[in-house]
Amino acid sequence: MKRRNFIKNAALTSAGLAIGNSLNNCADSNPKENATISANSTVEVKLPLVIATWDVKNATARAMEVLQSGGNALDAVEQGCMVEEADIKNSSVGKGGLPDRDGNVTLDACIMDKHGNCGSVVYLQNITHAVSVARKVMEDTPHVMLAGEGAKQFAISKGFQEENLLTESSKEAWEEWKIKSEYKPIINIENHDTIGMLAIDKNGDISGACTTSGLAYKMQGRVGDSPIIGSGLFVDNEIGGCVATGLGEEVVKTVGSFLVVELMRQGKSPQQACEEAISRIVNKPNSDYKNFQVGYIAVNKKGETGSYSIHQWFSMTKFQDGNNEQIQSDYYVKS
Ligand code: SD4
Repeated sequence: MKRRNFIKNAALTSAGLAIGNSLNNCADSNPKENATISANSTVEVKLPLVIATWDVKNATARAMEVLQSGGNALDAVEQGCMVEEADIKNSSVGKGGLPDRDGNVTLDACIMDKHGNCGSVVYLQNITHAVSVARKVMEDTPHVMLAGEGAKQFAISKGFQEENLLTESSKEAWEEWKIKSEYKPIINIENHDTIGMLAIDKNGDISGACTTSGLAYKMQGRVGDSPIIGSGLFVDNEIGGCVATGLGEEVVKTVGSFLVVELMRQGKSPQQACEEAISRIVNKPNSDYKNFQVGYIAVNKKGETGSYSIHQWFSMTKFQDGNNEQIQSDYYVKS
């Protein structure tokens, strides 16, 4: 079912607990019941809900399991992202991620909660669950971001195990790449790339997370948008949240996720806000957008969602009201 139809149908068929316009009311309700936010007089959206970049149904399923068993949105996005970090078949995240051009697997991740607290790790090596280290940075340090060796030593001090993240198949792919050593960003390198996830729990609170091994064969030391609060991820619990995927340099230049949230604050829907943020990139003078991909997904406080990308084949996974589905994103380059 198309997203817009789903929201419309939800308004017609919703059997959940209608809470009204006030999210404070929502927070006061019995959190064990499935909640329905009445976004306006005609749209009702069932909570909890989870969205994530690309086709990551196992990850959204895990996040929903956390939410349904009473966990909050922060636990949900962390646990959801961990599924992809541990999946060695996903060569863009965590263990099994493709290395930089010197053969180092380096991870970037961040997380943001309903209070606007955030934590991030950049250039983290030999620790699979970068998102969980980012959460520890947020909760157990006075800082927002730790990098490289310091991030790794911090993780070890918190009980994370060191391991080799370069799998045989990623190593083989790198050896193959080295023959030509040609660096260029690849559009939609695969259909489950960097994972960015946003969740709204039964209380109507929003959190988000983002985790990646970054661009394959990047220069040693390169860090992308994914661990940069405001670029790869931004959450404002009063407004909504956004996460980005694709060529991080272009996302950073427009502070993409913050931009999307600010556009929603000004009254745009998540879909309109994602489209406007993409248009900022493609409409720059001399933009090379035909040769790279950027995609955004967003959710607002009402539980409305949107996604948009420069090129075709970006998708969002959405789990809501028992449906865990991949939704193809609309896109800018139509010919
Ligand atoms: C980065 N944005 O490091 C990440 C990579 C990515 O789809 O999302 N790839 O630039």
